[in-house]
Amino acid sequence: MDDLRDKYLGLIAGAADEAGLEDLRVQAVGKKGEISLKMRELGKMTPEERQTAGPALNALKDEINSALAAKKAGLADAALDERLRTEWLDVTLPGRGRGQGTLHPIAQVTEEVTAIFAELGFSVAEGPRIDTDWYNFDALNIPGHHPARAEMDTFYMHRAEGDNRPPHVLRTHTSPVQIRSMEKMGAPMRIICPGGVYRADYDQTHTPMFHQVEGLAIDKDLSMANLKWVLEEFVKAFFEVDGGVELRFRASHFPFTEPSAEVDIRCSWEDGTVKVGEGDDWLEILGSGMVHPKVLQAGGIDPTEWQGFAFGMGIDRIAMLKYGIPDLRAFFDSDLRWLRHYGFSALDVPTLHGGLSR
Ligand code: 2NL
Repeated sequence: MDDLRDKYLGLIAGAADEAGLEDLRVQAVGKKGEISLKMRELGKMTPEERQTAGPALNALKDEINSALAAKKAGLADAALDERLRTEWLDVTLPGRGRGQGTLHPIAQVTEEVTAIFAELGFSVAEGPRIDTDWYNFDALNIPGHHPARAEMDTFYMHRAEGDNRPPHVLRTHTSPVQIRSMEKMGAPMRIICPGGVYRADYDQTHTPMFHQVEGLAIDKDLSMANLKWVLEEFVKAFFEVDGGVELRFRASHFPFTEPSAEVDIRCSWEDGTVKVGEGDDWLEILGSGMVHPKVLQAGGIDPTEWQGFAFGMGIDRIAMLKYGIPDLRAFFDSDLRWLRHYGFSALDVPTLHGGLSR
């Protein structure tokens, strides 16, 4: 028994790590360990022999278990000491700086427009950027042979080989969202639809993706007079001209409105910057009109009972005008220096409930 004690206490003292210690535990006091096997031999002894051997074996087992536990604690302490010696942290170092982001002017202007129309009772509707040609064209009174389809430089989605259904399109305006909203909400309704739209066009003043906001109001006894008042309120608030801004309606043509008008605002040009609300120049900012009866019908609304007015304008364009941004294409370059210069602080963004002026 003394041999066993010397053997295991020596091995335990020399164990290099916890895994080696566990091997020793199994070898000595595990189910089939050396001490356990000796205990099984007690049965073959005479009662006298058993009386001394039994307690001695138990004491040895206890002694080995204590040695294992003590060594295990010692190894853990040594491991911790080693970590504390090698790993350290200078809590007096300054924190890492994090760059402050800005809001893109398109995001800012979208929020501004949304806040203004919210005060006029318009809610925001959104829809898919990929839509059927029915929602993008047919429902808007633009049939297959209509020149507007060709003029719009539409991006078409490819169908699988042998699939002869008409292709989906990247929406060329946000009007399909308004058709979908008519179907969902029914009359009366007042919505604006801001969002990205796509046309295959790229030069100084056109990008293949740009942003538009369209508005639609449907009610009984709506007329161009209501349209004019809403647009006047919008322009006054958006360009922050207290005295108001004079609007000029020019007769125009869109397939989805009848009558149709393009709207100019009074402005002046000085040193290449525009001032809205004064001067002798006119600046075209939007298209509008009374919703064509066929378009109301396509949206499931009875044109003998309801009228609607609608308008559309380019968000990128009014952002350039309001914030003096000279180059449209820079909007989509993701140039950090440009974004820092023209971007907005998150705290300056108007909210639906806060309104424009805070
Ligand atoms: C423009 C012209 C316009 C509309 C958009 C519209 C939508 C529906 C029904 C009728 Cl669902 N009209 N939208 C109407 C007139 C003009 O946009 O020059 N946009 C930049």
